[in-house]
Amino acid sequence: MLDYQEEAIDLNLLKDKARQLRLDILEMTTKAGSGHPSSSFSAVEILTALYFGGILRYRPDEPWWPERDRFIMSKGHAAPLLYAVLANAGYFPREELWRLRTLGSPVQGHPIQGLLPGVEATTGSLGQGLSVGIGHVLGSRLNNLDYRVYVLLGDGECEAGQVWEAAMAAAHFKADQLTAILDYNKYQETGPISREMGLEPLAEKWRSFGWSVSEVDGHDIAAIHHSLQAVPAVTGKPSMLIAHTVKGKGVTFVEADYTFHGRALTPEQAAKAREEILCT
Ligand SMILES: Cc1ncc(C[n+]2csc(CCOP(=O)(O)OP(=O)(O)O)c2C)c(N)n1
Ligand SMILES: [Mg+2]
Repeated sequence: MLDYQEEAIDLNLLKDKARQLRLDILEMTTKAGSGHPSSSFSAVEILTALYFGGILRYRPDEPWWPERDRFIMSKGHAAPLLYAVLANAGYFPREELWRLRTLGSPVQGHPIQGLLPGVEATTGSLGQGLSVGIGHVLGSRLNNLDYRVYVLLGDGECEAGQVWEAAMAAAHFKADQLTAILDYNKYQETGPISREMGLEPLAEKWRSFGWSVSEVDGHDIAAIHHSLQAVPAVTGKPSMLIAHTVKGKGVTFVEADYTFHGRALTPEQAAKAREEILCT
């Protein structure tokens, strides 16, 4: 039984958006010959629900609107996804996307605040985004503003100590305007999380740090939307949504090969991937 009124969403429209985002990520990274396609594919549905499902309040024509909700892409290497979302939301022309990782372009390999409208924070050095999010929460209190703050974390990123300092701080400050979403794809750069540095029991860890925790299938747009509408689940507690995802989601041979982490698909591979994305 829901204790809130769920906003109606057009699931087909959102699935179309997700498909478009994957195609854009593919084209951007293959054109650039570098970047992080699999990390970007992993969180496509999460950002689709946030930006195009009516969760995040934003104004592309007024990017610094003081009351906008903040989204911090803490796993900054998934910049192609962030750029594709912002372009498709109308923050800047789509043509900018094809300048990924070129000299002098604002569309750099990791997001830089101030170069592109809609980029809230400079990220890429993993571990910092949750702290930035807490800063925005505290800022809202000083400025009497009513906005929510969303931070996307990677699971490998959670191996960084600063994440846990921020986890403690958010609970201490009773930051219930803060929602962290964890892209739990079970892989980091060099291999499986369980081999490199295991995180389990992950939900219990966040709970023990004072967070309200829920879990969701990170590729089920309706379920993600539902979960995001339900936060804050507990007054006075920050919310953690653990999204179970597949790294490289949407392209079978990328899903099967974690070495696509920092490697673009060749034009031949991209043509094959494009076919698969268009069929889903
Ligand atoms: C502080 C820091 N250490 C190391 C790196 C190099 N690095 C880039 S991405 C990555 C793995 C991140 O894995 P995860 O957070 O699981 O993201 P995914 O790509 O799986 O979504 C690493 C170690 C970095 N960017 N920052
Ligand atoms: Mg990961």
